[in-house]
Amino acid sequence: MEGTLKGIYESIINGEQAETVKNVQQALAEGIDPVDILNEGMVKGMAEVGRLFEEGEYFVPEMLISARAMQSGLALIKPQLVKANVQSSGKVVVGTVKGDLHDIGKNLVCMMLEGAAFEIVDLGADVSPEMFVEAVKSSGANIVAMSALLTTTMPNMRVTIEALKAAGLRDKVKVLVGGAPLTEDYARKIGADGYSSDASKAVAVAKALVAA
Ligand code: B1M
Repeated sequence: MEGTLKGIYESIINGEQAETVKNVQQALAEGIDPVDILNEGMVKGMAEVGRLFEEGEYFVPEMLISARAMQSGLALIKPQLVKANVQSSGKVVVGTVKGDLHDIGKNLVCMMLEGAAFEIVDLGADVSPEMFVEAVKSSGANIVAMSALLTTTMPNMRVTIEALKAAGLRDKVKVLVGGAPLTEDYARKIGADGYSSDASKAVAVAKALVAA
């Protein structure tokens, strides 16, 4: 990796918000594809932050400031990732499950779905099963999309699916799940309808679920 993308990667690792903004603006001015800015610069930078945390070199505050830098960079490329589209592809209630505060991947999923003309009801992070149920009732969404980044919070996806069943909503919505610790097999076991390993694939899966 070299040039401006390397600058983005490094400023994310160092948690330098202003530098990240400057580098992303420069990359856009250089005509670098926003998808490369995202995947080659920002996502790779966050992966390195995770590695440093695992090795005990970084602690929660470092992860937080890197996350803040990434959110600022994402805000700049959002207009390019989300293109206006007239006809709605469907309505999606999105959230990170209860107990889990990681919202960057979930925000990316929102952006990609929005870019594919889905209407988004973003419930944020730490979303309880009851909140998902209420949002499906009040919005009439046809998809529930859940994200989890912790092995300890993944089981809350199953709890949410059970809550949808108990509320008599399970046959009205398709359930899409994703997040770093998940697998296709796990998604099937908890009774989800779809799984995606990344935010772009989530769009294809959501479209297939609506069409089914
Ligand atoms: Co935390 N954290 N964190 N963290 N954090 C991880 C996840 C961890 C893997 C780090 C590590 O040990 N290497 C580890 C989890 C271990 C595990 O459970 N197996 C961990 C831990 C342990 C913790 C705490 C417990 C630390 C502590 O307090 N001791 C704590 C928990 C807090 C809580 O949630 N209750 C914690 C806290 C935090 C911060 C708050 C400081 C911060 C989050 C800030 C924020 O999100 N606003 C944070 C961060 C930044 C990370 C890492 C470094 C980066 C996560 C990220 O944003 N990645 C992460 C390490 C890593 O991932 N390598 C780590 C970039 C993002 C684009 O990727 O979210 O994976 P990701 O999304 C991907 C895919 O997963 C997928 O699409 C995206 C790519 O296109 N995807 C979906 C995600 N959701 C999807 C939904 C879909 C489809 C695809 O459909 C619905």
